[in-house]
Amino acid sequence: YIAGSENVKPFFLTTPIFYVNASPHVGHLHSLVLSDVLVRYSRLREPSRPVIFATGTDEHGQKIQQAARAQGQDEEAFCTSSSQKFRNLADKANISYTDFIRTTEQRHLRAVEYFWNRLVEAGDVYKGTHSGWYCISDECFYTSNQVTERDDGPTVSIETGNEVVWVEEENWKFRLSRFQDQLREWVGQENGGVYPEKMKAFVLAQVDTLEDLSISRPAARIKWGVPVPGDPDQTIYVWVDALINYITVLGYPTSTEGWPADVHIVGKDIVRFHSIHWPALLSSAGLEPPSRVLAHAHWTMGHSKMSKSRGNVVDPISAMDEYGVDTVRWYLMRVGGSLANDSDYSNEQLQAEYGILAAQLGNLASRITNARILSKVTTGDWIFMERDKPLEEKLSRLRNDVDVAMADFDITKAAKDIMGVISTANIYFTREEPWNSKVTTLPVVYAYESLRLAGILLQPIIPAKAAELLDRLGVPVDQRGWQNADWTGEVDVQQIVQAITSATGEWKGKGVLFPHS
Ligand code: ME8
Repeated sequence: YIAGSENVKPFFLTTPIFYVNASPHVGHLHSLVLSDVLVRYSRLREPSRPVIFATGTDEHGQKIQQAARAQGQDEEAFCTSSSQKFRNLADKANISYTDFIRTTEQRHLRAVEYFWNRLVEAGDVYKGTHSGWYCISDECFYTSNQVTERDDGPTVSIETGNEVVWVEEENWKFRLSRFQDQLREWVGQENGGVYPEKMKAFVLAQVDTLEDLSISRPAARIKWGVPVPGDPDQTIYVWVDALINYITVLGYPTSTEGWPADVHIVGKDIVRFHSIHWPALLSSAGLEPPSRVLAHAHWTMGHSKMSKSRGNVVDPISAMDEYGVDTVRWYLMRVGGSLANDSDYSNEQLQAEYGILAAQLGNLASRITNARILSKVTTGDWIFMERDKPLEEKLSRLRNDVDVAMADFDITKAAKDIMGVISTANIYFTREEPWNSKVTTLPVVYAYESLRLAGILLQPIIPAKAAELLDRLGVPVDQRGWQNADWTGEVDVQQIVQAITSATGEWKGKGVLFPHS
């Protein structure tokens, strides 16, 4: 790619592809929303840069084979209906993906076969026997010191608590250990590799104890997958198959345009696969590693891990039906958008966050559309008035504050900065009492400008509500870009009043921005 030309490297971001063995829960929605906010932010920040935003479903492997059989369905039909649930989730949540991949598609089978042959050609694949504890639920092997025997019987993974079984079999192995130095360097990079920081140490410790990776299973045991080229008695390991989805979407092997990925979004439980196995496999196949693997923490419920058996899984579709799409998006990002720590999901907190949106954004928007107040605004005043320094300061630095937070992938901080301005503007408005004082212009201008900037900068997080807010403010669609969020302190008061007045007319009778449920 040549900098400054039309031929600019697309911003390429991926979500994990979701296992279709179970229905989507709120954790899956979290991965999707976090990804969508970053993509929408890139579009806002650099509108001319093309975006590739891939999501999809992970449909092979033993876990899915078992789930299909348990429901008495054939694998294909089971995957098709389950994959559709994830696509519906993404659509309902307003996720602006550009590709939805299923690993059972032809284009993917072709990519996996081709990729496998590159590993063989590189001399990194050999036949060996492998023994270890296999966990179907996590779809990976554990070593003896990674498992423990529970009092009531089964042996389980220490990390995930899921049951493992002892397996001794012949399969194809990948020379993962050959990539140790390369991985150490990639993981530890200053501005890239694994993020957030505390994940780096976790991954580096695992790089220190690398063993070669078993990359196929006997077909006699697991048939639901991609057969090893030239050895149909073996099926390619589902994680190798799954990771390749990230280049299938680019048109691999014909094209890899868009590679390397700028960001792979992953949950903390699957960092290892993305930051150890994937860069090594890519290197063997002659491709660059991804620029960055971004790991997010998990949502718990009642402070314990969400799980079907505990019955504490939140259904994201009914949450959005009940509280609204943007309320749920806002809640996930406002509370869980800073990656590092787990958050506990509660409907009370979700409602409280909605209450804040209503009391801050909704309230300020209603306040300035009050006709009696508007009629008192005098256009000439603005230039000569004694302005409020703290509010001015906040407004003029908002865009940059948000940019700094987003460069650090801290969506929670960005959301806080935006709401901070709105809250300051509300306080100022209340203090000046424009409804019964002579000072009217200043609070109205500040309120309008705070809402306009907030509306523009909130577009990535709550796209529908932000658009509605900007409509109510009469901000034209072509004035909602990054450059319009740069506050210079120069305003056209007459234009503001006109915009509010005409937009208010249109909105009459449509109720408030955040109605009370
Ligand atoms: O791991 N809170 O798929 P998956 C937040 N197919 N995020 C959560 C969560 C929670 N409680 N529970 C799960 C897979 N997630 C593989 C990925 S990628 C080539 C293959 C996140 O359906 C989890 O961390 O089990 C992961 O990022 C995503 O949901 C998909 O999980």
